[in-house]
Amino acid sequence: MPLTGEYEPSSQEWVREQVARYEASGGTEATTLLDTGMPVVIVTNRGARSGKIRKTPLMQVEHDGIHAIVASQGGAPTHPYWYANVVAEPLVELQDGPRKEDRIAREVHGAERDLWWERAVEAYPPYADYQKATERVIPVLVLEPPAG
Ligand code: F42
Repeated sequence: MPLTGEYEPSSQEWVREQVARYEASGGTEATTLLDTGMPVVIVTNRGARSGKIRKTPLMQVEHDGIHAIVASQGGAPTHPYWYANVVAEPLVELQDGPRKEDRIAREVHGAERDLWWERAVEAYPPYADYQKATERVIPVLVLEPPAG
């Protein structure tokens, strides 16, 4: 069952616009990071404080049909708000191109995180630079189909 509620667009214009074009085109436009050709997914999440619906473009990191999302925020010293949202409410909606599916986010640690981190850096090499740029360990969460 998808998240419902009042959508609050991102305060960042380029993010807001990418989400708008991605959704208006049914996931056929604005599906890459600018003109890099690197694929982007949209993760709909619930604001931990506001309860509002947030839509966050993130790099596509996928292996055998399972996606991971990386709270890099360009190597900023603090986690992005969407990370706190997804920890508070793990039910998210993943849009990868035209496909929209409910997913449960689970943060990974240790060897499992190492494996997904390797996959993430392969999909989007700048993640490695972002980790070098910050003391914080960049969180990695896998998105799994809801049970049942
Ligand atoms: N960010 C990543 O972290 N990883 C990626 O792989 C990634 C890829 C990517 C590709 C394309 C693109 O356009 C953007 C991409 N981004 C990526 C950037 C990402 O989409 C986010 O903009 C960024 O990670 C920052 O996330 P954020 O959740 O901090 O968003 C900010 C800009 C934002 O929207 N802030 C809102 C605001 O009003 O300023 C608040 C959002 C929010 O969730 N608020 C909470 C709530 O309850 O509603 C309360 C927060 C609080 O505690 O006050």
